[in-house]
Amino acid sequence: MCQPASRSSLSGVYLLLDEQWAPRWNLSSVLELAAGCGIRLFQYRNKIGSPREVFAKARELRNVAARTDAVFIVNDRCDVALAVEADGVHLGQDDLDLELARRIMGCRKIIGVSTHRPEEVTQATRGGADYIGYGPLFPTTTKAAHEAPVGCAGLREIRSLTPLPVFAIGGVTLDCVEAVVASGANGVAVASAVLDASSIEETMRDFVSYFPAPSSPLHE
Ligand code: 3NM
Repeated sequence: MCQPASRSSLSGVYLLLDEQWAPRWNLSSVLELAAGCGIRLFQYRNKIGSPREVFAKARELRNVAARTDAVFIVNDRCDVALAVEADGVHLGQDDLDLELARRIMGCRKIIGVSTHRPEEVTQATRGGADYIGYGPLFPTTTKAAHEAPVGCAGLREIRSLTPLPVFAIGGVTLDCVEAVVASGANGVAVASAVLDASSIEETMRDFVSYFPAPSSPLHE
């Protein structure tokens, strides 16, 4: 069956990179540092840049990710993801329809979908997503208008609805990773807990320590 080559690495820490959320950082340096700390999965978000700016930054980050053998996903934009030869795209509920995105991306690319309620989890699973984000787990100030937090109870509720890797997203901190994993998450998608940390390197290593090291090559 045609599947994304890097699907086996869809677990653990998924670092969300958005310049708006990390004005004090150079995202390429953060990605490189994070890869050195064992983070293997990255998403580039840019909801305000011009297509040219988004493409240029995505290409720069894609190159760093390739050098560190990390998986690189572009948020929202199939065109940018394909143009920079990213490993995949991440879709929100208002982005391109999953079926259409799959037609554009082909079966070898990863497609992730943000979900906030059980029906969306089922829909993304039936539609052929490769992983889902579920949240927000907890209140967060990173995403301005977010849905009601689902908590660990919400995560446990949807765990049986999908065999796909589930990334808990929204307000995830080191204090709750253990509970989030115990509630069925395969990974955690994080921004502020890392990007706002006083020691981002130590924080990244601490996050990584909650997950087993990948046992198979990232790009088989
Ligand atoms: N999506 P932080 S919550 C980008 O619920 C995003 O779909 C969410 O940032 C969702 O780790 C969120 O700082 C913000 O809370 C994640």
